[in-house]
Amino acid sequence: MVRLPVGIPVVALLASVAAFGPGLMPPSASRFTSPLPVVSDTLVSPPVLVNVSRVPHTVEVNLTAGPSRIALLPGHVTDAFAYNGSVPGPTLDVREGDKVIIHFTNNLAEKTTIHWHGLHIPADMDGSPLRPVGAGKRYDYVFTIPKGTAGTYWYHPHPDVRTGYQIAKGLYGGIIVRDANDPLPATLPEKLLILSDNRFHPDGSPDMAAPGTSQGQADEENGREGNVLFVNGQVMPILPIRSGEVQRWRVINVAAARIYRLAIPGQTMLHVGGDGGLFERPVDVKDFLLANSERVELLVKGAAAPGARSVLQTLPYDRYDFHTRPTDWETPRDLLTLQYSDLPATTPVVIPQTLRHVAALDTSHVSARREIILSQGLINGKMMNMHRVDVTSRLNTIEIWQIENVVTMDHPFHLHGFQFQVLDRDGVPEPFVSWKDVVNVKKHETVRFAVRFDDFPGQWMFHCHILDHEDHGMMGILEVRPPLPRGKK
Ligand SMILES: [Cu+2]
Repeated sequence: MVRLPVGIPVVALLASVAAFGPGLMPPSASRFTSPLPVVSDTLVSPPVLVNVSRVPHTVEVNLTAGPSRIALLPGHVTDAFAYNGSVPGPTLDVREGDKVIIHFTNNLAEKTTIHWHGLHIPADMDGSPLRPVGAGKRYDYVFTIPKGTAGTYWYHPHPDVRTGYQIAKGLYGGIIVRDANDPLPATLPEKLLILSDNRFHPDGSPDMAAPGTSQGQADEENGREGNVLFVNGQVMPILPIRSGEVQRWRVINVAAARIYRLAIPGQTMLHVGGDGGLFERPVDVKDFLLANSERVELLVKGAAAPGARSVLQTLPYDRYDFHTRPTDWETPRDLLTLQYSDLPATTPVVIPQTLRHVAALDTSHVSARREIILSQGLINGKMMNMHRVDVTSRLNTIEIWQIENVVTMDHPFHLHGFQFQVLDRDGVPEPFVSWKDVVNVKKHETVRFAVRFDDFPGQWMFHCHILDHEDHGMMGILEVRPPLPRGKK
């Protein structure tokens, strides 16, 4: 369902236009406050941010976070937050090498930031909790998209303590970075799928359980999981496909805590990229995990017959401590219907076997080996302190970080600003090299990754991306400093 600035689904608006007769618009959209019928709509892509610049290789956009009357739950208009009045927010669609200027206005009654999740940009543009934008204030985010970083990213608020709340109220959007020489055929139909979940009061307002209640305690422990699952803010939308057609999907998990195990029963999918862009080679997968904040690029072939239907599902995955595991965790959940046209099968396009070269970081001489211990709500036994630097690194160095999860639930670990390469998990070498900015560290698992601090000195966050954990202080600060003068150690 397309959401207009006032939060009225397009289908409802069209119906009301019809009721008023040709040429007549409804007097005021705000009159639609009663529940609207739930309809299964065709999947709609979020709008794309409009570039107001005429300068080549420059993308200049206006983005406002503000209160909005929107039906987060179909049929129930409520007080929500939105970027430019839309949930999901409009997509930032740019190319490698572009200069990006975002004129941001905070029309919320509270401070916020915009974190450009996964982008390799200067620290003061990262939208971390260290640089809040006050209520009613403006801030220009200006950065250049580095070469070699084409991929799928996302943006979201990252104020201290309130990240989960602001995202649950509707603040999140996708980022697509394109490569001028993309190795995948340009003829592939491309779909952006933003996966989220939410929990609601009967009136359709987001149910944010109060701390201290049993639900509040469960949220604090598990992370807040919603029982309503969305794709692009829609419940069980329909994605048309033709038999034999190959679609390129960019999938983002913006849920606070839910880890998706995605599958289309009866067929495999071609996994072509992750957080930091395309892999070297496509990988055929039956199902795969998509942890909080992770992204994936998939090639999905219309494998069924004309007129058939199939379903994108999230399969059971046990990320939980057994004390607080939801009772229905073993139930697969439907996300989206693939509806095949009646057209005869088309001949699938040929996918290149090599997509790009992904060079492994040289770990033969590393400058430091870090040990990061994840326990329940703590990193290395500490809670976040905005005035404390936890790790100090130097520019132009490569380090190995060992992330050890010592508790009985998964914690997805995110490092701001720098893509890394997972080396091994519990000593098992990663099957191939790829760029990532989030890695799910399973219960009692140890993951090692290599990271190069090639640019952008300053202070950077690292944290668990279960938003409840992050907001409760499961976060630390990395300071990247200029290189030491020669001869000094
Ligand atoms: Cu966590």
